[in-house]
Amino acid sequence: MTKNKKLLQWVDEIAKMTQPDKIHWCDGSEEENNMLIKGYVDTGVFTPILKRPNSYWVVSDPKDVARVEDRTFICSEKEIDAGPTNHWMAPKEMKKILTGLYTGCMKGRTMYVIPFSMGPLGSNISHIGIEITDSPYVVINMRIMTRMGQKVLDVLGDGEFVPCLHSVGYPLADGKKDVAWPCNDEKYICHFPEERSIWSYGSGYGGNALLGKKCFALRIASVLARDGGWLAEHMLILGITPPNGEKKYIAAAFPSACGKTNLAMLTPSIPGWKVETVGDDIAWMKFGQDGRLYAINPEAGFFGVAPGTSMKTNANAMLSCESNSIFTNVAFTDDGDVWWEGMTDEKPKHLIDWNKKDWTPESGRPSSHPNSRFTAPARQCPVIDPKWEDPKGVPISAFLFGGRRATFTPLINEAYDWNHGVYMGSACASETTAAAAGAVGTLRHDPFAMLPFCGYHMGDYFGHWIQIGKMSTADKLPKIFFVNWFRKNDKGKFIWPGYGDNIRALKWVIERVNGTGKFVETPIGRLPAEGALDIEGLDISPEDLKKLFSIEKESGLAEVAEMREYYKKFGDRLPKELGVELDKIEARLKK
Ligand code: TSX
Ligand code: MN
Repeated sequence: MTKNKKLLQWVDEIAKMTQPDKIHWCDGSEEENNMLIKGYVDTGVFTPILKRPNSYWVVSDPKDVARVEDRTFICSEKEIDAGPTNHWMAPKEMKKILTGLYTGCMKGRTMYVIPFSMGPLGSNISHIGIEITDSPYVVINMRIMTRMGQKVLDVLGDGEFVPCLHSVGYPLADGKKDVAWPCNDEKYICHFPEERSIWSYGSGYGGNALLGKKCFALRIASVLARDGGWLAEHMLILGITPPNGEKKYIAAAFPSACGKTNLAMLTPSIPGWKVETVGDDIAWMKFGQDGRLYAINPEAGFFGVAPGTSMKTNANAMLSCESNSIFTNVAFTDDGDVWWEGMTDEKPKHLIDWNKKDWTPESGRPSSHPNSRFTAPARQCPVIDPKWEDPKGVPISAFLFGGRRATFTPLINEAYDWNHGVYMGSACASETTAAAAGAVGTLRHDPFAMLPFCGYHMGDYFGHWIQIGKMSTADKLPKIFFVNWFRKNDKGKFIWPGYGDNIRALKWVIERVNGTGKFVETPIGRLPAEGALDIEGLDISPEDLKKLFSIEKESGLAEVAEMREYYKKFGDRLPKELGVELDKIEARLKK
């Protein structure tokens, strides 16, 4: 229990508004978890997975399957502070709407109070949140994704916490019967950056409902980081140990569908090299006494996209979810396991799909939702880094930014200096694949992979990155790189084999960090010199290899023009340093 006055008062206030039947303070115990799971198994909402101990299959309402970006709001006092890339509403106005929706919204339900820590308990980089929710599914998932329960209240004492309010928006008043996945057509995911609180209504899925992740660890934390001189980033963290044993840590940001979780858990193809995982999604970084940036993974689990994950593409993710895991919106096999598209080369002959309908390979539709997920404890990852829970964090030697680009952007490119690297982060973009709204091949900007996750004006965010570069010296700051695993040749085939062979690019990164890697200077940055990239044993033709690193002047100038146009969006909040970087690239291209 707790004596924290602010917390007791807040819980009281929310209970008066939402009117639950019961209040349950989560202690995080196994007994508590078993009780919640039993409730779902008894009502048929969870199906035990025979092949995976203590693991369960669940499907959502078909209308509640992903984050709802068009219903996500940054409610700062001034509209300009939310910036051109966020939805905004005045805090007073939003609170009025939400108070209307929340009044009585937990009738007939239990209100759970979840104390959680983002980051190892007691680390000076960590922060505590309290989520109030009416969803046992949220409690069960938060227990995997965060450090949760009484131990957090013990550390909290009388201290500060981020209040995170969540309801599925499905009250059970007047004997109304519950459904398997309660939710509401009206959804609001709201952030109040000045009072540092979160109100989420109407969805039970992922980032809409597990408020420690995107809402707290990115949107609210990005504001805390701006004000506190640190970084809250949408980045994986991994450790690389070369054959000489000199381990280095790097952090990397990619837009979606670039395989971030696969990179975080990479199985290297070069003998003698080892990759270990600190985190696959979010990094919080603060300067140490020595002027270097130290990173923690604020999460304790993986909430990974299932389709495409296999023993070939990511064995360590597969092994992480062999037990104690939750599977949402995947398919169920006849022998009591889960399955998703891409898990095995051969499709099962029959499945129960994510809509609980019979499925066969002839059905002509996917068996799993494309955004179906596994929730797995990070400690179960076979290559989890020994320091993944070190309260000091791990020192970062390099940042990688990336995107999915079929043309122009080379495999790997090192920034000349910090501000050039900030330019690279701002230039993260992917060409659209498949039928995701808009034509195939058009460029979607996702600066720093933070577009949906920055809790304030993105122009100010770029400025914060420029400022971070002034807080230390070049020898202490991470070196910055841009990578692109997705360049295609004239025949439309991927040139780079990707996956485990990405260690070859990481090897050059380590050599550059050590100052030994050979490079050539180009208009857009430093590229590996001929022979500097280890391609031993790879089957790439000389023409393809040339293409992988070629920089055509005309494409370069078109890219500069495109970025200049994109930057207009940020008006006078764009730091002048980024305009300068564009001018420099343009001048080098024209030389
Ligand atoms: O995750 C990927 N990575 C990073 C791995 C550490 N993917 C999957 C992206 C969707 C999530 C990749 N896809 C990568 C990659 O490096 N590269 C590619 C493109 C590619 C796909 C297939 C082949 C080669 C490249 N080759 C064959 O299929 C044989
Ligand atoms: Mn993410």
